[in-house]
Amino acid sequence: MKVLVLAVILLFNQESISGMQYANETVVGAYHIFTTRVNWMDAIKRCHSRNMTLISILTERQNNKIIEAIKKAGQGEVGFWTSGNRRNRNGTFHWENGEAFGYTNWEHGTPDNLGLGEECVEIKGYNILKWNDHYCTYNLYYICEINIKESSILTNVFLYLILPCALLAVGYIIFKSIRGNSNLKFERPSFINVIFQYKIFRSLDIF
Ligand SMILES: [Ca+2]
Repeated sequence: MKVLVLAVILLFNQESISGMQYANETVVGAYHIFTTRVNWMDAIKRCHSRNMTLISILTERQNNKIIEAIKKAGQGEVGFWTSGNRRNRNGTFHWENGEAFGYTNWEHGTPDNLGLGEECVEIKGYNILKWNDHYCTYNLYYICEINIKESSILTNVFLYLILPCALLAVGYIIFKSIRGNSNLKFERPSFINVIFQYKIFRSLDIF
């Protein structure tokens, strides 16, 4: 049971796994930080090719976790692409799933749409780590995130936690009821029964 509980904790506490480093890729919990410079569209495609999505930042808590992950990966002068953009939405910023910006962490004075072409959102480098609108064609680092759907979480909770506990409880109740019932006794196999069963097995050519 302890092993089961530990497995469930590890399954749902992926953010406790920190700092796994590969070539140009640092994994911190659900975030994969890539220090290969690509433009925004390529960042989107590369995350998809790894069954992930370019990060969306919906809350301050999420933003803090991403900043923490960036610091673990090592900070430099290059910024990090997020999925935030205002392409094809009449200038309204939104995330990859189409959700409009709610929480924001813009650098002071931004978004400034410098040169009237900054449609994609980066987390700035130089240890600023605030948001900035930038040219989508610019090559930056990028961060992909693992998407754990709520339905799959509920399925996992059922399969790995609720179902085993329910089976254990049912087994325990049956065991207690059998032990508590004095009329139910397991008979020792008699000598005649053993001979009889042996003959059956012989006739079935098992021995
Ligand atoms: Ca800007």
